[in-house]
Amino acid sequence: MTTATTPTTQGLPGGDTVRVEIDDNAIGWVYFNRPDKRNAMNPALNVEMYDVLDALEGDDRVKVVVLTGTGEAWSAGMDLKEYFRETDGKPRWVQNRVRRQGTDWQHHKLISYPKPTIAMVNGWCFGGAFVPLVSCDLAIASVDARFGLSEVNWGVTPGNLVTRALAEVMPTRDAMYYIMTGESFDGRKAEELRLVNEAVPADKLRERTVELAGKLSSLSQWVVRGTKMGFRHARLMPWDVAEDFLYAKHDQAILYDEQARSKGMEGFLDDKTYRPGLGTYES
Ligand code: ACO
Ligand code: V55
Repeated sequence: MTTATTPTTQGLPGGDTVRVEIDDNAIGWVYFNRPDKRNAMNPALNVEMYDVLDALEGDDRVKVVVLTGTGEAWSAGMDLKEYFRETDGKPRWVQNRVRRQGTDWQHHKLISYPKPTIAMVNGWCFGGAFVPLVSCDLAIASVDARFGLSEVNWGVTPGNLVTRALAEVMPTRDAMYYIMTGESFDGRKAEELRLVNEAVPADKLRERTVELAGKLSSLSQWVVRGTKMGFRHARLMPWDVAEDFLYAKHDQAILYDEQARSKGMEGFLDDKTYRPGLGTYES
């Protein structure tokens, strides 16, 4: 696994407010790309992001998607000018459509994304940016990234799914503290609060993300897919429904990738080439 890339953008949407590259490690790098506006999400970015994620979903060159930002920011949240001020006064249906186009990718697209997703938080992360952050399966932050639920600071309550997303990952006391005070916190604190899996020094951020992506793409894609969707759905189910559903996912993975399981058993039981408790088999 190397961090050297010969990125290609061939045949992909994006290129304006979203930058996208596919590298030699089968990583689809998706960048919030409005660095001059600290990657604030405007209506155009929301539409472009949906199209990019949709294209990578069906692109066989990509096994893992990494969501990150160009410049100093991951994303400074919703664009106060273009997302709020300039849609004020538009017809209700236009305002509702603009909102819907945000959640379409920030929540709906990402939460049921068939490939593993990693948020690589390189810098500023505020307000609305918490929705795509929590929707990614895993998150690695730079220790000096800075996070905040800044809504109260500019006179609004958190909208969209911000509060719901926060409650998904953070303990209640901490979540309420940060949404009510608007105080910001750094990457290390984000790790402590379990908003991200880990915080690493800025100069190790990409390397650690590539390493993690490599681990995920060394496993059966159908098995990883069934595992993540199983977790997302089952945690909201009664136990007996979860049991039935998780066995359905289990059997579906065997149906879609029969080799994964049989090779897994043979390598351990017959060939004794690896120990599942300590790592996966050579494929
Ligand atoms: N919406 C619109 N424009 C933004 C946003 C935003 N969320 N964030 C930054 N920008 C713009 C600034 O207006 C400025 O534009 P200009 O150069 O045309 O004047 C440019 O990005 C750079 O911003 P600065 O504030 O000069 O950058 P700095 O590096 O000093 O600070 C920081 C960065 C802390 C992120 C600051 O820009 C900021 O506080 N942004 C707002 C963060 C926020 O509260 N977002 C909303 C969360 S609530 C929600 O999402 C619903
Ligand atoms: C916020 C975020 C939104 C929105 C309204 O609190 C408010 C932030 C992510 O979209 O539509």
